[in-house]
Amino acid sequence: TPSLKPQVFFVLGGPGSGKGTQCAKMVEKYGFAHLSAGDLLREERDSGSETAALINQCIVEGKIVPVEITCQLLKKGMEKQGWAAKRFLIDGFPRNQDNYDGWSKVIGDSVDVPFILFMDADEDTMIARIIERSKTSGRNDDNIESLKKRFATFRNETMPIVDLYETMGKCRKINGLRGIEEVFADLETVFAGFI
Ligand code: UP5
Ligand code: MG
Repeated sequence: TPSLKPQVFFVLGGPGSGKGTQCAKMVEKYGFAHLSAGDLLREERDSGSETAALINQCIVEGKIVPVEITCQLLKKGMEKQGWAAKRFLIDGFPRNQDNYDGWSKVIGDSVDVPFILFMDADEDTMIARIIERSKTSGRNDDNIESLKKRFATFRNETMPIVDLYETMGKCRKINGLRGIEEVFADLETVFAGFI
């Protein structure tokens, strides 16, 4: 019998690599569900819940929020969208080993992860994009001090997770340096069996 598990595609890449931009296009054209871990955390922080201060501190310092918090938000988000037989893009997660282990424990085999996307771009390009975005984003981590910390965390903690999926043969690397439409055409190729 065919698997009725939801399919989850994690989307990883440095700050400004285009994760959110490309996910939005997949939603619009192919009806994927999109959960941005960063957006969910910012929403939770703004709600003023008991975890708000901790989340905000992590965001400003470019550190990774404890997985119990993030995983619960993702799970709730998936349930809200309707759990079964869906294609989910989960953007900006898992960012470190703690995230990976926590997800495996809580969600694990109840979903299929056919592959992950790695949006590849160089830091100069990503810095230029974020500095431009900072004029309108209102994000309190879109400044050069926080950005440097976000890059360091990405290199030290998130790249090992990308490498882990690579060794499993489950990483699809996308050149994120080109125009938005060119990048999207590559996603369409990579997702060919799923759209
Ligand atoms: N842009 C996009 N693509 C372009 C292209 N091809 N050509 C030219 N311009 C392009 O894009 C950024 C900007 O670049 C936009 O202005 C866009 O128009 C332009 P975007 O698609 O927003 O990039 P994205 O990769 O989504 O960048 P983002 O800043 O969201 O990435 P981060 O990974 O830094 O942010 P996120 O929201 O995922 O996380 C923020 C913080 O939350 C983390 O630092 C961490 O503290 C915390 N967090 C956790 O602790 N745990 C989690 O699981 C997730 C987040
Ligand atoms: Mg984003």
